[in-house]
Amino acid sequence: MKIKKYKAPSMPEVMKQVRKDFGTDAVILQSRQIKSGGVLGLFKKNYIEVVAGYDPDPVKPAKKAAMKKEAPAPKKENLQEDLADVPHSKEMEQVYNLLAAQSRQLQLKFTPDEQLVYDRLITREVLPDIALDIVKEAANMIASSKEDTAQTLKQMVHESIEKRLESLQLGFTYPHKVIQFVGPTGVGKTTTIAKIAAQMQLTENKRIAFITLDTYRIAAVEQLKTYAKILHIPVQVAYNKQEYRQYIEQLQQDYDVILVDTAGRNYRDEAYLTDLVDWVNPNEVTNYLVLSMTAKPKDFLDIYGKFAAIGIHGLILTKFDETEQYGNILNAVSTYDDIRIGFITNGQDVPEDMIHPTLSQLSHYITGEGQ
Ligand SMILES: Nc1nc2c(ncn2[C@@H]2O[C@H](COP(=O)(O)OP(=O)(O)O)[C@@H](O)[C@H]2O)c(=O)[nH]1
Ligand SMILES: [Mg+2]
Repeated sequence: MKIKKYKAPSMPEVMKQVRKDFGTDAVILQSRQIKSGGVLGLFKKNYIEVVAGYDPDPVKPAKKAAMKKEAPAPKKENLQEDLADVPHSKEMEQVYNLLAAQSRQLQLKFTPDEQLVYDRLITREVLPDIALDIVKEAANMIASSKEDTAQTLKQMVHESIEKRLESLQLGFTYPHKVIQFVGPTGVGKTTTIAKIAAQMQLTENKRIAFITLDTYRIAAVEQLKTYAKILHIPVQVAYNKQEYRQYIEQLQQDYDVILVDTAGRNYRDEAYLTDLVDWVNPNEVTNYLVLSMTAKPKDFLDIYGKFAAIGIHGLILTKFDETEQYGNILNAVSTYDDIRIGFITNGQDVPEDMIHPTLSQLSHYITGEGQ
């Protein structure tokens, strides 16, 4: 267990330092407000002092039995010091995490209103660190505005969220006329391609062609072919790299946009990602990653990170209608730079189930207040 003390004028600034050193796994063991600096006791400034701990080498399961015997029972006094020194078993770790969480809650000194807002963000699947940053930021804004009401706090939380969302880019742009839709299985890639094709045809009068690389299941090819037939769009099925490149070459001459449906495969399968790069240079195509809003927060970030590494131009978020927890968006913009949302889809109907919320509307969705 590594322990370190931090000092900064505000909680978000302290947390930034903690995360820089220890990542997101750090636990806050102690936090308090102190006054320091100034001359002859004058002009002292308020600071937040935080003691954070991090276990760089958690107990391996194989050693669990041996550890269990050795680890002494926690004493009531000096619990934090004891926990810091003693190698702990899984059970100890759980107790420790629980205590750390409780002490974090107590020492954060949330007002009841702040606690309500924080809990609400957590319910919306905003990751705890991010929710904490937002509530503290909002509380700081209030401290300077002097209007300390629940309503003002809510408004400040919106402002703080909107500020984060400002880095988000909205709109379906495509630097290359070949657009690949990639992502995990069943998220709605094929359905979304049909929606986008229909919209481009109707509103932009674009000449569109389809290529599908999803040849694992006959049904998948048929699904795209059905949409192609309804929309009068040609579709090519590419079974290998050579065919794919050849179709791209041919179709680029006659069509404005080529929408490419890719195989529904497990993103944890490394071959999927290497294939994507190997089949066509990511600098020559526009990649849109399709992710479902129903994905778990950690998975959502994990998948985004994996695909971002191969070059993603933007995100398509699907199944907005299947959840009310939109924390994934806030978690993503708080974790990664340069995120673009091309489209958001909210239902199975082609082509109408797509929405284009503004940043302010997204912020209200995230806090659960709709708009
Ligand atoms: N509720 C809901 N269902 C959707 C949405 N988009 C796609 N689906 C459904 O999700 C399922 C999988 O879609 P599909 O396009 O085949 O996914 P793919 O495997 O990624 O190509 C289908 O039943 C779609 O109708 C959406 O925005 N909302
Ligand atoms: Mg599909």
